[in-house]
Order: sequence, then C-alpha cells, then structure tokens
Amino acid sequence: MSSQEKINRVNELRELINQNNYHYYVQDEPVIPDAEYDRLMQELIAIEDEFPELITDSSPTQRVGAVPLDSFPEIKHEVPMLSLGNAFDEDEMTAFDKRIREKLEMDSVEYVAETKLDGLAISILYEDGQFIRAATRGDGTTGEDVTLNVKTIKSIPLNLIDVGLLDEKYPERVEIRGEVFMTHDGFNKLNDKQKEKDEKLFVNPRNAAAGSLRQLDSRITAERHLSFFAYGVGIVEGGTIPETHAGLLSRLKTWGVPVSPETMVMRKLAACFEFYKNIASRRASLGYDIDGVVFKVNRLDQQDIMGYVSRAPRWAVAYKFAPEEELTEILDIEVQVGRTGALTPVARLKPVFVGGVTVTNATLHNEDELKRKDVRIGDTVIVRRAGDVIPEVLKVVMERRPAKTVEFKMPSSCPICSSDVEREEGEAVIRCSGGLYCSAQQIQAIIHFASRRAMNIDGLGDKLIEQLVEKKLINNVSDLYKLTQEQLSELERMAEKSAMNIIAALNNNKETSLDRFLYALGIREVGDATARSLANHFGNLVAIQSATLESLEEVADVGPIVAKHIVTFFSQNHNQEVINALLTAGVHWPDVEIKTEQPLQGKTFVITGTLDSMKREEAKQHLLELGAKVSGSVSKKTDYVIAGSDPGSKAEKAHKLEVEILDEAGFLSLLGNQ
Ligand code: JCF
Repeated sequence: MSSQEKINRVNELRELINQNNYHYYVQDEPVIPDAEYDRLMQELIAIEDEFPELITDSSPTQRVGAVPLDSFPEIKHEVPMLSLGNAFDEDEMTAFDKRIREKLEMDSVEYVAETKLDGLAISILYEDGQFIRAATRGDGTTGEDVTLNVKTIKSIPLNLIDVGLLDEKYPERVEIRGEVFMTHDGFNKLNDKQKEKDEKLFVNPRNAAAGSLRQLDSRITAERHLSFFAYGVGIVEGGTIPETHAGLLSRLKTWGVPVSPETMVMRKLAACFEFYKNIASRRASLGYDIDGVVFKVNRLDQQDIMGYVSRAPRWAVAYKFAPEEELTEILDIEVQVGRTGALTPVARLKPVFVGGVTVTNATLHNEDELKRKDVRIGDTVIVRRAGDVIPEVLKVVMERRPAKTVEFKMPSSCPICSSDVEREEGEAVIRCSGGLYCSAQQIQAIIHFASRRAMNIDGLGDKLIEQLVEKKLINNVSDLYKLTQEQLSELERMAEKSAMNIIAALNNNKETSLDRFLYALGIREVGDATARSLANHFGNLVAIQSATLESLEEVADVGPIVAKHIVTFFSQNHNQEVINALLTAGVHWPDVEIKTEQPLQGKTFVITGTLDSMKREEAKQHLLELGAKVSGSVSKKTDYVIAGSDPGSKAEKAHKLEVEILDEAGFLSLLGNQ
C-alpha cells in the first residue's frame, strides 16, 4: 500500500467503525457481527501501530467504547475502566504467559481463570456499604449514570454485608466492577413478551441486556430479568482488600456480591488450556452467553509490576472462543421435508467459517420467521452457529441489500411428492399431507428408526437409506429386515464387507428395549424421555397401543397433544401393519416391570401457588410417580389441594368444598412418608 492508500484506508476504517459504534452502542442494534467489527478495529490498530503519525484524538482506537447518550448524566470514572487484550489461539496464550514470566522473572506464575461474560461492564460505588451510584463503562473514562436502572437488578445488594470481622470489612468507599448480562431464560421470557405485544424481538441476550440497562424509564428495566457477576474493584478507600484476585472474588462473595461460579486458580499453561476446553464444552449449558475465558495474574502486587498498555492491563487476557456469528450471502433458499412432513425453508449460503466449522446451509425455521426477518436471495445476512445447534440465519444486514433481490415464497404443494401442504391453526409449521406416501418422510422415518438412540443400526447411513428408498428396495422400516446382502452390495459405493456388516447389525439389534422401540417408531412429539415414561408406565406394547387419551395423560410428561399423537399413530392401519411386520421379523424386547407400589393410587391432587422447594411441574412429577392423578381444577372429586404461597382462588374453592388443603411442609412430609 502506498502512503496515500494507507491514509484512505484509515479514514475508511474509522468511518465504518464509527457507524457501527453508533448502531451497536447507541441504537443497541448491531448490523455486523462482533467478529467483523473486531477485524476492522484490529486492522486500524495495526496500521496505527505501524504509522503512529496517523493517530488522531478522535480515532476510534483512542476510546474503548462509544459516546454516552445525552439523556443520561455523565459520570467520570475516578479510576479508568479498562478493557482486555485478546488471545485467539494457544500460541497467543503462550506468548502472554511468556511475557509475564519474563517480566516477573519467575518460572511459573499463579493465574485465576474465569468465564468472560458477554454483557456490559458497569461500576457500582458503595459508601459505608451503601449502594450510591452505578455507571456504564462508556469510553472507559466517562460513563453514563444508570443508578436507577442498576438498582432494579435484584442480585445486586443495596447494602453490603458486614460479617463483623474487622479484616474482612468492606472499605469505606469501594467501587465494584462487573458485567451485567441476561440469562437465556430471561432473554426468552423477554422475547416471548415482545412477541405477545407485537414488538420488535431482540437479536441476542447481549443486545437485550444493553437495551434494558439503557432504558430511561427504570420501571421497564425492572421487568427485564438482568443478572450481574462482579470481577473486580476500582476505587478502594478507607479499608483494604485481599492480596490476590482469587481472594478478592471470595471477599466480594462475603459482602453479598454475586461472583461467577466458574473460576479456578492454576499455575501451568496446560491447566489454563484444559480449563478453556472444559468451559468451551459446557458453554451451551451454562444458561448465559460467554465469549471466552479471562486469565489474570493472581497476586495483586505482581499485577502492579506488570502494569498497563494504553487500552488494557498487561496482567490479564481474554482468550476468546471462535466467533459464533459471521456475515455471508444467501445464494438460494430451498425447502426441506422432515420426518413429520414439516416443510423447513433452508438458506444455501456462500461457505463461511463460523463456530469452528464451515457452514453452507442455515435454517430459516418457518414461513413466519422468514417473513419477519424478510430474508431474500442475494441478501447479506448474519449466520449464527452455537455449539451443536443447527446454524440459523439471524438477520439481514439491510444496509447491504443489493438492488436486485429475489423474494421466496413457501410452496403450496410438497416439493418432493406434490401432495397438498397444510398449516394447522396456531402452528407456524407447514406440513406435507402425503404422510408415508412422501418419499422424504419415508426416508426421514427410516433414518430416525436406524439412529443411535433408536434401533442403533451401525453402518446404515443417511445416504444409503436414501438410495434404498429411491431404488424402491424399501418402503418402510420393516422392509429393512427383508434386505439381502446381494441387494445391498449392488448399491453404489457398497463393498461386500460393508453389506455383510449392515445385515449383521440389523440381525444383532433385533433385541432391543420397549422404550427404544417406541422412540424408533417416530411418533410425533414422542422423544426418548417420553418413550421411557410410556414404557415404565404401561410395561408392554399392547397396553400402550390400546391406551385411551385419559390413561395416556396420566403418564409423566404426556399432555393432551402428545396423547392425541399417540392415539392417532396407533389407530392407523399402516402403522399397525409395520409394527406387526417388525415383530414377525424378530424384533423383540423384554416387558418392563411396572412399579406396583403406588401409594397414592386413585387420589387426585391440585397444586396451586408457588412452592419454595420445587417448581410446580416437579411436584406434579413426584405425585404422578406415586400413582396420584394431578388435575388443574378443584372439584368435589379432588382429594388434596397443595397450596404454596399466593395460592389464589383454587385454595378458596377447596375451602368451600371442604377439600383437604396441604401447605408445602405438609406436602413434603407426605412425599417423605411414602
Ligand atoms: O466477564 C467479563 N466480560 C470480564 C471483563 C471479566 C473480567 O475479569 C474483566 C473484564 C474487563 C476488564 N476484567 C477486566 C480488567
């Protein structure tokens, strides 16, 4: 690049970054993924590092965040709020560790690891243990006064706890810093509400948290289920804090301040990598978004020796996960037909590396979602792939919509078998009405039957099943057992040996269990857990086949809809024929022993109000397991009403009808006595 080209690029990058800062921080509505933003920033930093004469005061590299909104008062941070330097791979972590060991002249240094929450940094000032004010980080020097909003976050103490030990007492003035974020639960609740009110949905928990924290009306914030974990302190006056970061985190806990449960002290880099991998593997089940792991030098005196570079401490690093969101283009939109006939619009993408793999397809879920997001062929979109979840198209980057895009309409007949499609009332899904006449549904049903948690037939892969159906060698799952080795070995890419193995796998797995068999049948809404409940409740297939809606609903986790799917499935002749053919082919299993001790058999319960020790659904499960019935409304037939706190009208009715009312303690002792 010539120097003129460098200057042009720097200006271009600054404009792009400023635009995106505005979208991200002011409007809480990013138009590009974080990874793309980071790359722009990294490129600008790299050029400015090389040519410091190009740096200006207003370059976005000179501030960490964005302009505070006018509408919140400003707060100047007495101690600047820093960001963190990043590491993206083990080499960069190794370099981080090496820098520290060299500077401290030590063979090994103690680190503290903690999850890096994907939320917003805030600072809370306490004086004499009392919550005084709270501020966002803003640009690191000046933030916004969000005191009223932060006060609505229930996990943040308004008074620090004084445990009475002089050495452990909070300082007279102490500023606690941490991350405000929204759990997946909180996020889903919020978007459900937004949907009900026909208001705009939030793209991800981070934006939802940002949008909620920066509400001018704190009553709105209060409804938003925000969470907080502390990770450090700023001002400390009139008192002391522990000598290590790990000690500080425990001390914060004794003051009643929430701290992440995922922290660990370690010395070796290998242990850091192990912690990182462990967290990465549990990332999806934490219940909140994290985007990496933070490693900090544990001893505060060693932190002081390390000091700071312009933007971040040299004693800490954020080891980031591969980004889960990336930009790509929609090449085409197609429709897939699933096992239950559901038509799913699927975007064919320009290949993109996201969440650690190259993605070429992403689901658009259903017609409503497609319309809501207004996704068109030719659009640039944000694709998300989190953990093992199917990649999805999150949103269109409207700023990049080309002049010519092609809208997509869901078909009115099945693209595979041409049967009519139907959309049930209240459902978002369009379904092919062809049933097992539709070869797509046939194929998916057989793939499901052979899958690991069903009949677990090794070697019988998706592609092979497709061939078998297309060549009309099989129509349904029972035909699998009529296949011969000769038929299989004539297929494309099928060696004699593999054909033999598949026949052997089919024969060897004829002995199964009732729950696997039920699951393998592919009854709508009957997953492996429900199949297990059905097997344990009824004990044998005949009992399930002849069960009524009412008796099915007595099974734990079977509601009216699932019950209906089960009854419908067994009432269809072709399903009965397939089951008989499977039994004739030799598929078998032992009967399940039903627990005969059913102490609450014949008793009907109604649960009302809030229980402290468990959710109502759990209480129901316990009762069902003991043979009781659980009903939604109180009548003369009700034997017991279990009343938690705020029980409402059901308890009143029970009182009138002279039905016995148990409080939570009474209920627990009833459970305990069985
Ligand atoms: O969880 C975080 N996002 C997080 C951010 C955790 C930390 O320990 C941090 C941080 C930002 C700055 N520590 C610093 C010093």
